Amino acid sequence: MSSDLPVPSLATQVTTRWELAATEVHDALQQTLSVAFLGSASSGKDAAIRAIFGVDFGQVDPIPGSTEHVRVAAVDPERRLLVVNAPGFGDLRAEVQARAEEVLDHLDLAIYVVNCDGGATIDERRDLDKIRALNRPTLVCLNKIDLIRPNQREDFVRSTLVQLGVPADMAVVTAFDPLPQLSEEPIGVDKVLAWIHEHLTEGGKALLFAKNVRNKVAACEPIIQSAAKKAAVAGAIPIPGADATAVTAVQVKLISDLAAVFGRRIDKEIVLFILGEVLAGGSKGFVRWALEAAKAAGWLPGGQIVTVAVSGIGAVISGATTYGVGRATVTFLQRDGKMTGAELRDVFDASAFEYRQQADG
Ligand SMILES: Nc1nc2c(ncn2[C@@H]2O[C@H](COP(=O)(O)OP(=O)(O)OP(=O)(O)O)[C@@H](O)[C@H]2O)c(=O)[nH]1
Ligand SMILES: [Mg+2]
Repeated sequence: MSSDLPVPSLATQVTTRWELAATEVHDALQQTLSVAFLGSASSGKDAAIRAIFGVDFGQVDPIPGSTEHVRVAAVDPERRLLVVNAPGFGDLRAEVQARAEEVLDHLDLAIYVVNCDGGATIDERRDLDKIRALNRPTLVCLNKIDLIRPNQREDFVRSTLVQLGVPADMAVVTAFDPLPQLSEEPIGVDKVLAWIHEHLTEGGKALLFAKNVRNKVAACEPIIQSAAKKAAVAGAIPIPGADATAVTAVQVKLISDLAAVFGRRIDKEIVLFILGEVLAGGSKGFVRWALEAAKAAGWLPGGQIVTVAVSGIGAVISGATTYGVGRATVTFLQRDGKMTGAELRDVFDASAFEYRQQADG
């Protein structure tokens, strides 16, 4: 199949998608989301909440119906992200009333924190089985891994997962509050964020979650990764002279999502600036490489788009370009828009090539 239709300009493509993306972001952020942090005493639930949201949960006003045992509170000023902090033992619902009970009934996701130092117990196994019976995405955090000797960690993790009856893809190794002499920063938060992003699939709730994460750059990474994946299978390649409407749609949504994580509004002109700068030819960077790679794979300007796009090289170009656009946008947001086109292109090129290398390796 070849396309004889004129290629729509970038401005036209962005204008078409922009409003839709803005509406989707707005709707996503109007929802509410409930996440529970469960686990036995001192396993690190409060440390997890602090590492992820940057909130001292003990200082936040609980919502009515909370008890000392089962604390429910919002971590954001708009009160859209409700967090449950409770031991896993017993019947949580019997403990709370009113609003807090409703939150438990509408749980979107559960995080079960286990203290590695000492291994899992029978009570924890029983507890976790009960939580899994709720049929919500449940992630097990094997916490305080810093306290296990590095050469024993692998065996330790494997046997703890067997004790808990949990498959490896349901667990992440963490240290939410490591001993300062072992690590300055919490360990494993990036993996927790990636897992949550992948499992909060309903109606843009992953975006609502990401918006409330303390480390904005880390929160953006899974959003960029999944947009890159989407672009890679979109069946279009974003190179000058090709119709890349499908990929542009993914990228416009990506830029809108990233802005939302940073709590910013981005207008259409800024999207055009970012995409225009990074995707414009004339640079010696990734776009040039992509053009040549596409030509080598048989692409002619104005033709054979689909053939090349479904080939491996088309997927790499689309994925890498989208990844680069995402990283450039994050830097742009971090610097509050104080960035030249050349600086944007530098970040774009470095990130797009990095993605390509990973795709190759
Ligand atoms: N070394 C180490 N200590 C941790 C880690 N996470 C939490 N801790 C420590 O473990 C203790 C308990 O942590 P919390 O976050 O209060 O645990 P919790 O689950 O909220 O405890 P309760 O509310 O009492 O059930 C604190 O002293 C933390 O500093 C970790 O990853 N590594
Ligand atoms: Mg606590």
